[in-house]
Amino acid sequence: MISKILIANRGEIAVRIIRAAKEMGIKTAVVYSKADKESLAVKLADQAICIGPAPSAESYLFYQNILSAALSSKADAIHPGYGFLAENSHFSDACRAMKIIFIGPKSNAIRRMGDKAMAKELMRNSGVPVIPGSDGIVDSFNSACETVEKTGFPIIIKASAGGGGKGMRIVDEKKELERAFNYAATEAQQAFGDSRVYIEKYIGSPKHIEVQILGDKHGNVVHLFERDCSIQRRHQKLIEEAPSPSIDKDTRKKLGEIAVKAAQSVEYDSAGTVEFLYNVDTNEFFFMEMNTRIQVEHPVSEMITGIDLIKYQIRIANGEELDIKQKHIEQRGHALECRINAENPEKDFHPNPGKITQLRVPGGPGIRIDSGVYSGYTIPPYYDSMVAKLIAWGTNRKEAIDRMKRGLDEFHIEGIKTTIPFHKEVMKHKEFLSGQYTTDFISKYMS
Ligand code: MV4
Repeated sequence: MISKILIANRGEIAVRIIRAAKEMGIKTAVVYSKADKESLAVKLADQAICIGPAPSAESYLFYQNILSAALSSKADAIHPGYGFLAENSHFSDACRAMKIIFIGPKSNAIRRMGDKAMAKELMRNSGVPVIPGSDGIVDSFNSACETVEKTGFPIIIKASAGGGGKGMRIVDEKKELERAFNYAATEAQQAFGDSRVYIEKYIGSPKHIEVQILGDKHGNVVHLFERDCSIQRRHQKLIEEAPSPSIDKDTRKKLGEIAVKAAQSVEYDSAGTVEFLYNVDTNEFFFMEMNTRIQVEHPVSEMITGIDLIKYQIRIANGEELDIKQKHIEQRGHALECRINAENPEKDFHPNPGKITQLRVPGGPGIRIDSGVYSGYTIPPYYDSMVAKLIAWGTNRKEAIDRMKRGLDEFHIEGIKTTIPFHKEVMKHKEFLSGQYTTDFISKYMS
């Protein structure tokens, strides 16, 4: 059994992993940069090891130091959290080479899903619906022209090494195609050191629906239903909910089965997420990407299923067989998550780090807070701006929203500007209340 976990992350996810480990009787060591000396994770872990200066490249991304910390702390496993090294197959290979358990899927799954064009081809061959477009990489303007003959306009050009919205370009007409193709390839080269792009038919006003899955090392895969993550701003999710208010029972069942099939096609053996684009007009859904990590928004799936995803990641990494079957996983009630960021919504969501001079957090029925901050804590400017996740559960969507509203009202943070006022606006917005909102919501109503 794993007896000590090194946490190669910071903030709320480091705290979340410490909590799961503690409940399982597993010791924890957390790494930290010089800027994170006073973090909550450092205070809560059994041991804390400084791995370098504030910039991520010299600390949370510098995996030689992280591996040294694992050796010196005698940890037998590393949890990467999300971001940083979580989807770096070289890092997971390096862990394995040092006989340290990487708490995540096998390197091959990370590698294959990290190449978005390859992932798409693999899914298509496994019978997972994918967005019509090029057969893999488009390597010339000529081949781009051949693709658009089939698809028509509008189309979207995506970087194969991209994902999460980086390096995309929408093209409305033929005369823009050559310029856009060259632009996209150049951008991809600059951003990822990989100029390969692929083309898809562009789907306007979709929903972003993703399915949480769990696979073990014995070939078992289950899903924990879907999350609706359509409230985004510049590809940053702001609010997530489970289940999606737009999906009916039959579609939900089909979506879950397809996500399980997608995970099985890469012999997936950890917690993961299969992302879909959902066309609300035609009721069609298409595979978009697979994320081979635990995600920020995992709590909403935990709240509606009662399953602790971090504990399962640890058990699976330890080689244990899943002790839950699909038929035992039930959906109960509704959950929402609001990401509370240290940003000023009135100044175009500009990051707003600084000292939290006063903090009063909400509580009571159906409220959960995952956070890495406390009263008197100074948020360092080097990392992302998320300071807390407010999660509300209710027996139905209405009750979850009412609890979220109450939670947002009770939440009192002084010293920094946060996205709380923004969330209050969304919680009373007609379009949000209808549940029929799409990825256009923010640009359409909130800017
Ligand atoms: C698309 C699309 C429309 N059609 N692909 C954005 C993130 C990346 N994973 C893929 N994205 C999109 N791909 C086709 N063929 C629209 C988006 C998109 C989007 C997707 C999910 C959530 C928010 C979004 C915001 C703008 C564009």
